[in-house]
Amino acid sequence: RSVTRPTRPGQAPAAIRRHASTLAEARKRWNNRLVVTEEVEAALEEGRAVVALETAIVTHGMPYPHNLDTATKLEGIVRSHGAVPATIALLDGKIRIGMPTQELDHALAHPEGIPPRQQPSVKVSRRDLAPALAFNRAGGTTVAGTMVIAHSVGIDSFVTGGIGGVHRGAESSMDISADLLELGRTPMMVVCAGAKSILDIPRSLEVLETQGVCVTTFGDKDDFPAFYSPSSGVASPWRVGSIEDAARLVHVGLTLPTPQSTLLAVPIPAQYGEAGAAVQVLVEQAVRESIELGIDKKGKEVTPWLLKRVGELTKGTALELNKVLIENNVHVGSKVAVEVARLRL
Ligand code: PSU
Ligand code: MN
Repeated sequence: RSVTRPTRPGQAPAAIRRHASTLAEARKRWNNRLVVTEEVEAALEEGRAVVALETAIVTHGMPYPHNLDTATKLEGIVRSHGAVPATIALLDGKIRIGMPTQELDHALAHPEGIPPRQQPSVKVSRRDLAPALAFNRAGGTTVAGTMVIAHSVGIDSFVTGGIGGVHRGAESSMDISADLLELGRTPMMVVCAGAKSILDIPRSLEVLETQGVCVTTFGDKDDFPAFYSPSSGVASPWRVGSIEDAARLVHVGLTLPTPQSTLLAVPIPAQYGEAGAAVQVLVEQAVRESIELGIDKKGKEVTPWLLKRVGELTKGTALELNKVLIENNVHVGSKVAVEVARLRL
């Protein structure tokens, strides 16, 4: 492999050539359905830290204009740490890596989309990639969908708010998010604030163990966090106390003979603990309502329905906490990503 050859004068260092060829190969493997912004392409070629960001939170997770404001703000946070944001989405039959704000606004963030686009945007998990591309649908990628795309171009860091997991009652509904299986098959660092308590957190951690995913909490607490609240009451398998330790762990995971994912769980800052506990009570109510109304049997609609209902019940507090925690995740995740990029060169 060219990676091991010494550098000749005028030739880019091996690490840089490796990234450039990854992108060229990815274009072919996506059958030219890949559109990458210059900013992201340059960062990938130079082996600089690139942080993937999902867009299901834009299309299905937050109301307009909070979704657009948040997406734009997160990109700024990534840049403030010297990394490059790669907001990933589907548009007009193409995979988009990096989205100009105006397109994000017109095509994804705004509920009606730009005329003459009449169809609503779709939530794109792994299984939705082909149909969304085939039928030119605007798509917001979930954790699973974003991972597939990011990994294919050599991005190894990804920050989100909360991952999908095992739904409560999954022992009969079998509703287990594809996010958990994607973490098992696609090696990356995924940073989140844990999993929402709309999910069955102990069973979600069991599936992650089965899938070979290293789950580690960031900070000085041993608990796996529960999105709105810093603690789920369930012990996290591992804990890291610093950016350097997090990066070392992610790097070793990625350089094992069979590379493994690290799920880095960042608790919402402690000062939001009380507000989080109040939201938690209403999350329980939303879950009960979803069962009463039979929403829990509606597949991919379950998560967006619960997110929307929690939003209504908490009158905006859930949304505020959601913004706080995802921004916090992006601060931590970008710092780790910069360190991981250094270790990889
Ligand atoms: N959990 C949240 N907010 C979200 C999601 C999950 O607290 O926005 C989104 C993410 O994009 C995640 C997806 O990947 O929902 C999981 O959906 P499902 O359970 O249908 O796989
Ligand atoms: Mn599901």
